[in-house]
This record gives sequence, C-alpha cells and structure tokens, in this order.
Amino acid sequence: MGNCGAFVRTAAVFLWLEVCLVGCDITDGNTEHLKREHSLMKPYQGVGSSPSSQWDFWGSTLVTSSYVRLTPDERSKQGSIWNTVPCHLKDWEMHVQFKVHGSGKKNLHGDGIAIWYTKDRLHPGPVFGNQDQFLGLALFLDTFRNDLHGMDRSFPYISAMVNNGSVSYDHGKDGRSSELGGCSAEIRNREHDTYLAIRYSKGRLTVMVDVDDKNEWKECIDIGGVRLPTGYFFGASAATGDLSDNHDIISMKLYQLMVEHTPEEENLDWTKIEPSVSLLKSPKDNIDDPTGNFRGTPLTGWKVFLLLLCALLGIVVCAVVGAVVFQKRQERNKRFY
Ligand SMILES: [Ca+2]
Repeated sequence: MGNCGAFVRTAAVFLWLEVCLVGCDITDGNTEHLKREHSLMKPYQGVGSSPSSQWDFWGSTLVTSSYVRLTPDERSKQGSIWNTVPCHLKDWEMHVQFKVHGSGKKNLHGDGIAIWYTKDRLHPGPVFGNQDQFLGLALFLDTFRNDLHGMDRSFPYISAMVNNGSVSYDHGKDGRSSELGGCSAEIRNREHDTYLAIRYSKGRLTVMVDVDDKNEWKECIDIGGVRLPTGYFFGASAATGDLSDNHDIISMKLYQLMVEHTPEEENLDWTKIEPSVSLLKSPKDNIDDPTGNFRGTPLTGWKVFLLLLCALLGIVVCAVVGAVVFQKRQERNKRFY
C-alpha cells in the first residue's frame, strides 16, 4: 500500500502544479505583458505636471500619490482622466482598481464611474462626465438608480455599451435600452479593494468583477460579436449630481493578450473598424479562449509545454495508480476463491 500512497501523493503534486500554472498568478496579472504606456499606476509620476505624462486629466480630478479622485463627495462635480497614447493592441485586458465611497446613506449617493475605450478623449459631457454619442466602448459603474420602474435589478449596477456615435445614453433608464449586458455588484463603501477587468479579444467582450475580497474574478458580462477598432483611447470619468460620492481610480493596468490572428485579419486596417455588435451572434458562438486564464496570464510557450508535460505525467501516474489498485484488488479477490 505504501507505494500506492506515494503514487497518489505524486499525482496530487502534479495536479497542484497544473492548477497552479493556470491559476496561481492571479493578483495583478502578468507583468511581462503589462503595457506601461497605457497603464496608470501609483504614485502617478508626472500625471498632470509633466508634459511627457501619458495621462491627462480634467474637471474636478485630483491626483494624489495614492489615488486619482475623479470627483470628491460633493454635488455637481465631473472629472476624468485620459491616456494620451492611442492603443493599437488587437487583444487586450484592462484591470481597474477603484474605490467608490462617501458619507451618503443607502440610495443617497451617485452617480458612478465610467471606463472608456473611445475615439475621442477629454470631451466632457452628460454621460458620467463624458460626451454622449461617443464612438467606442463604455463600462458604466452606475451607483444610483434613476429608473424606478427597473426594480428587477439592484444597484450599483455595472453595464457595457458599444456605440458608433449614433446612440444616446439614456440616464432616465440607467442606460438599459443600449446596454449589452450587466450585473449588480456591491462596489460602494467597501473596506477592501475593488476591481474590474475588461477583456477584449477576437470579438469577445468579457467583464469580470472582484469586489468581495476573495481575490477571484466573478463573471459579469460575456458577449461575442463585438467589433472595436484599434487606435482608440482609454479613459475614466465620473460625475455627481444632487447626490455624491468620492470616485477614486487607484490603478488602470493594461495587459496585452498574445492571440494569433489569420493573415487576412492581420492585413485588415483595424483602425477603420466601426464599433458595432452583431447581436445575432450569441456568446456561445465565440467560446474559443486561446489565452486560457482570465486574470492576465496569457499562456506563453514554455507554460504550454509545462502544462502538456504535467498532463502527460498526470496520465502516466493515473495509469500506474490504476494498475496498482487493480492488481491489489485482483489479489484480494483471489483470496476469496
Ligand atoms: Ca443611474
């Protein structure tokens, strides 16, 4: 039996190794693919003071060494922060660490934060401090319920919208008519860190949240058939109205995803793509997931090799364990005869 125990232990170690290769690097993604020119990180060196800074800010935005406050907990404020470098990655993943907090009691606070990937930057307006009828992608972290008929969902509510410049965001309905998907998430006045991840790869938009201090992503939105061009800008904005909150961005980290495209895809001019969503295509049509793990660890060559090696060893170990167990059973059975 001792040998079998050792086999089981070995198998367990390999199993752990396998799981770990996929899931251990789960806090901040893979620095290997972090794109600094599109990332905003503490202590925000040069932001707002140096002309070479890759981030501009506007409105009520206040940059300290530990957070970027888009709005203070005061009425009628609007602020935004924008990357100055257009993003030419075809496949990317943005991790946003944020904090929404204030003295307002339940339901007496607002309005929320929006994360943008748009053609225009620094265009103040009525949609969480940014322009309406934008071109590109928006993620709304809406903390105030405007639509009293929409009681089937709880707030705060996170939703996504893709716009080709022709659609207006309907505040009165909390953007429901134009949303592609969404989820409720308790993002306000939390003691711990709160995160949002937006992944765009091969026409698939996936949004995950990590707001329960469990250090794991929870799916919020997953849709296929989304077309976004390259060359747009990342940004974040927030607004308060009659009700308010502090809307803080702690970091925005952009990761490049290593995804292969066909030569035809590569030859396209990706800057010419019009933002759109083909609603005929269900998310299930788009399940190929070449990068495996969501949290910023695109599988590089050696990882794939190690995984395959582990899988192979796992199979061998299982076969051997199975053979030993079978043999023992045979022996035991023999004794009954
Ligand atoms: Ca709202």
